[in-house]
Order: sequence, then C-alpha cells, then structure tokens
Amino acid sequence: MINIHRLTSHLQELSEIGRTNEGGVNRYSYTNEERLANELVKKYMETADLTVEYDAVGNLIGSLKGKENLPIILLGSHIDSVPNGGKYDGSLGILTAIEVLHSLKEKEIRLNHPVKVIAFKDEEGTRFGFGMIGSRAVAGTLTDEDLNRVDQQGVSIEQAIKEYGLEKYRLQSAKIENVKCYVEVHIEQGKVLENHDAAVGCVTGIAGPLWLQFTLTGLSEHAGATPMDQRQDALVGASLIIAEAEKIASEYPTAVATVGKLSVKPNGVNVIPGEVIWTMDIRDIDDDIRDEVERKITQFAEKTAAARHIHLKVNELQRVAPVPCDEGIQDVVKGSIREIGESVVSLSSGAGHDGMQFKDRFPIAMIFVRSKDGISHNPKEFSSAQDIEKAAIVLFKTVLILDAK
Ligand code: HGY
Ligand code: MN
Ligand code: MN
Repeated sequence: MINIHRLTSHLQELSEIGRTNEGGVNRYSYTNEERLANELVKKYMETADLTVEYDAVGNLIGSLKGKENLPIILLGSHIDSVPNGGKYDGSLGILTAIEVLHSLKEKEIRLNHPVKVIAFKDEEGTRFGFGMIGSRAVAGTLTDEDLNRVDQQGVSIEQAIKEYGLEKYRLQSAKIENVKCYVEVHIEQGKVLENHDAAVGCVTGIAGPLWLQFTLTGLSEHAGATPMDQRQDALVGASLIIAEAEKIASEYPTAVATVGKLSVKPNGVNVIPGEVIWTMDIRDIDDDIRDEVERKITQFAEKTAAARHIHLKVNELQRVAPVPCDEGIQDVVKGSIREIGESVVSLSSGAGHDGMQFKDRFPIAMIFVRSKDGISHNPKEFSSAQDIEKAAIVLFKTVLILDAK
C-alpha cells in the first residue's frame, strides 16, 4: 500500500541535515539547516506531484487538487527540532503524509477533497521559547506582538522571518480557510504503546503545555567572605522552588513539571549567584489541574523569595490549551488500525503538537507510532520500519475514508 523503503530512506536523508555528532538533530527555525531540510522535503513533495509553496511565515505547503471543490484535508507535522533531538520527532509525520499522497498518485487514486501537507514552522519553540509559530499562522492566531519574541542573540521572530527572505506583513495570508480536518502521524514519545505491545495508537487528546520563565534576583557577593546567614543566594532559592515544583506535580497522576533551561549569573566558582533564570514547562490533559499546579508552584516561589529577600519575576512564555481529538475521526483511525490486524490502543498525548492550534476551528486527530523505550527528544529516539509502515497504512486508509465522507 505504501513504499516503506522510500519513506525510511527519506527519513534517513532528512536526518543528515543538522545532524549532531551524537547522531541527534539540531534544526532550529529560520536557520540554514532548517532551510536545507525544507528544500529536501520540498523535493519529496514535488516528486509526489504536489504543488509546493512557502507561506508568509515559512510554512512549507504541498497542495493536491481534489476532484471537487470540497473542504481541505490537512496533513502535516514539523521538521524543526529540540537541541540534539531525535530524527523521528516531526519528520516522520511529514514524510509519512507525503508518502501516502505519493502512493495514491502511483495507484492513480484521485481524491474528492483537496489535500495540503504542511511542514509547520517552529513547532518546538527551541529558538524563541515560543512554539507552534507555523500552525498559529495557519490558524490565523499569530499576532504581530508574538513576532516580537527574541532568541538568545536578541533576534526577533519578525527579523528572522525577514532575514529568511519572507514578508512578515502578509501574516494574515497564512491563514487557511475551509478546512475539513487535520490528521497527523507522530511518534508517541512515551511508553504506553510499548507497554501494550502495540505498533500504533489512536490519540484521544493532547495535554496543554504552559511555559513560564522564572527570574530570581538576589545579590552577587564573595563566596568566602559572606556568612551563611547574610546571603541573598538566588541559586539556593531557585533550587528550593524547583525541588518543590517536582513534589507538587507528583501529587497529580497526569501532571508534569519540568525545568529544561537554567542560567546562573555571574556564574563564578567563588561568587554567590546574584541572578538565576529558568524555564518551567507545566502540563496536564486537564487545564484546571494544570492551573492548580501552576498556582501552587508560583505561591511557593513567592513565599521562598520573600523569606530570602530575593526578587521574583514570573513571565508567561506560552499557554496552550489542552485539546481533545475528534471522536468521529478517532473511530475512523481505530477502524483502520483494526483493518490491518492490530490491536487498538487509545492514549492521550503528553507531548504538544501543532494540531492544538486548530482547537475550535476544525476537528483534529493523531496517529501515534510506538517509540522504543519511550525515548524522545534524544538521539536514541527510534521507531521501527515495521511500525512506521503500519502507521502509514493507517493514515492511507484514514485519508481514503475521510475523503469518502
Ligand atoms: O514540547 C512538546 O511537547 C513538543 O515536543 N513540541
Ligand atoms: Mn518534540
Ligand atoms: Mn513533535
């Protein structure tokens, strides 16, 4: 039904762009690596007879006309990465969608609905601390203010778009109207499918990531000459807050809280840290619980800062609502999984995905592929060709069924 050799060789070829010496991938938005990756994926799209273009924020879009002028079936994922990420995260979804359309073309199956495959810009948020730029633009929710976010070199998203050779002022032109649904294939990035010995899974909903930035400002002083009871040590304060955050999140079965980035100033062996900045990624499939975890952590942070005469500032980097997957399309996915003789495992996604940006605009669904040992955001990320082939066939069947509706 699909050409798994073509799909896996494309995956391998794409993984060489931005490859790290640990075998991971560094591909950040609006960089040269990401441009090369887009150009390679553009070639795959053209070989599949898709009409290819870049939109105002640099989403790479492959379009296929339908027999009739019906609402669009959207497929896609992302090709940007986290630092030293894995080669399947995002890339697998894009290449699988292209492979399905390529196979339909080879079988001379013409769909009724038009289809668009989109490589969304900056799903991860690695460079600007603000993710899903491309899918926000397609949803029509990306604002000029969002484009003021800056990377660690102080380059704003707007500047990066300009330097990339795109015109930011056509922002609204990126919005895609008249969409029937969005379906994405993605690696699970967790252990549920593996624990159920299942190759593929049907996603029920996507947990919402809340990203906060904490800044604690104390006083840099001499490490040797300052008595322990007269310090305003920002790093000790941060350590207490971070340890408490882990305890708070652990009180809830599906909540998670992660500190992924932390910087210390002035960062000298013999200097009491005067300033510590860190990010906190808080998630839950239920946003009331996520908000409760956020409240408890920030209240503890305020108490700790006050007790140590340290100044606390908390900035919100992004707050994405959890999103349910469409029940009807889930049924189509589950039926397709059964048709290939696989057991149906339904699961929620702890990881965020572009489809969240389409909440309340059009229905979304996701098909998960088993991740070996549940590892992701790591060069060890792996999904087998057999499992990938099954997911691609499930997508192939799902597209045909949705197209017939
Ligand atoms: O952060 C996430 O959940 C996704 O990998 N962007
Ligand atoms: Mn990711
Ligand atoms: Mn991803």
